[in-house]
Amino acid sequence: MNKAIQFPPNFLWGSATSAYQIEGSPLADGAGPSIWQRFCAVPGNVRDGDSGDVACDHYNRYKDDVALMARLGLKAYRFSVSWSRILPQGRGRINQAGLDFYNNLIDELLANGIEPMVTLYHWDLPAALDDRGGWLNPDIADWFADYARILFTAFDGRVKYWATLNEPWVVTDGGYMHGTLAPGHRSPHEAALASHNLMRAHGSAVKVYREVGKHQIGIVVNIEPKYPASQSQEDLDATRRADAYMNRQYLDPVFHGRYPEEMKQMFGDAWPEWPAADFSLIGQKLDFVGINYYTRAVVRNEPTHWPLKVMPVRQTQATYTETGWEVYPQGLTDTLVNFKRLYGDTPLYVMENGSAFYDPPNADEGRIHDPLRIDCMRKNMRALSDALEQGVDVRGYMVWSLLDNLEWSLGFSKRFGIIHVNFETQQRTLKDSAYLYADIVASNGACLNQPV
Ligand code: GBH
Repeated sequence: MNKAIQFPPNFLWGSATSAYQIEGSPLADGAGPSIWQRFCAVPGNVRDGDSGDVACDHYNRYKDDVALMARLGLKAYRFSVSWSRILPQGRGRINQAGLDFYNNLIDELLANGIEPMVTLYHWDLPAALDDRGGWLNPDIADWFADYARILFTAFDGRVKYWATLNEPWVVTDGGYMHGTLAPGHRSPHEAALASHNLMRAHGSAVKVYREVGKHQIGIVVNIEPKYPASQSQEDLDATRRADAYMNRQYLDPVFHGRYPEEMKQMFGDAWPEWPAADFSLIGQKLDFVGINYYTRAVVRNEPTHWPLKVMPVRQTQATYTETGWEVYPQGLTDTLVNFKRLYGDTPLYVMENGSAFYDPPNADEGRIHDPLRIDCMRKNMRALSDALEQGVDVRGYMVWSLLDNLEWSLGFSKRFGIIHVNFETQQRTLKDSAYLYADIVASNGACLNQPV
């Protein structure tokens, strides 16, 4: 029998979104274009030709969306700032109207008793900076630090939680290694450079925060625990490589002052010797780490797949979501427990966790039934509670996502929201999962102990 679920008092319950995925109006009020606006404009890049031109129209409807969060009793809201709203050219001239949008959003959240958690970079690089090489240009660490300073100065009086980057792995693997995300490059050499510059930019922003900020700063990484397909030495080694590439590549430099040795083994000449001084910048102490967890991977050795030489193995007995990801709640527990084992006792926040399912279209009844998402949510909560039980210092949980939104190159075809969005009318409808989540928040998890 499992122990009863009861999360600690003051556990920070909230929801998460990102700028380009929900805001729309990408060029409003003097904003500059981002690489995502550019990427979406190229036919074939995004499913059905979708883009963030309108998305959830959150730029105009933010007050209504905050009211929905308040109605659900959410205590926190994790959102990202669009760099090119603040700095249309990525650097130099500040666009006050862009700052005003986030200023108003923050005020609205605070007026409703909701804690803002701000991510500086969730993938929408100013196009003007991409024209100068983007994440491949070493100067980007300074550009990012200057941008960060503007936000810290404007908002640190009201924002207590800051994250530098969202998922550097996705930025490099999707953007520079496999070309599935903006800016759409395919080069291991570039991926290595982009990764390192992302981490230097992260470190530069933390350094600025220690000068001007008074609250908490961290980084948000996606973790996908890797499990071997067999106990053969080949598969065990392959599992180690996959884990190094996706997970440890971004946490080892922060906590251990170096990259995993597997990086050089896999990338060879594409992985240079980095200047030693960079690691003291990257390795500055953080106040927390944000973890995004969606799924796991079971891995086997596959010598033809350069550079990782690994292959994911599909599980015949498992359930998969609409994005093709295995439902594996135990992976959330393992991720959090492994973090503590590998990196120690830094406070953790689950900054994203959720699932895409097809929701039966019954919004006209005023409610959407999403039993599959609910089932996942219940299991993920149990998994989270298990990690706390095992002594991991998890302080909060942000469900991905508040709203159905632009799922990057999959367009609007995949719905992660606990609130349904009709993208023609912009009508919002609470899903059953939103009601369940409201109960979880209100009871601090105790409602999960009732028989279903
Ligand atoms: C997050 O990234 C993003 O931060 C967010 O913007 C996005 O909307 C959300 O997740 C949902 O996608 O195909 O089985 O090999 C997710 C990171 C990395 C999770 C790749 C799934 C692939 C699993 N993802 N991973 S699989």
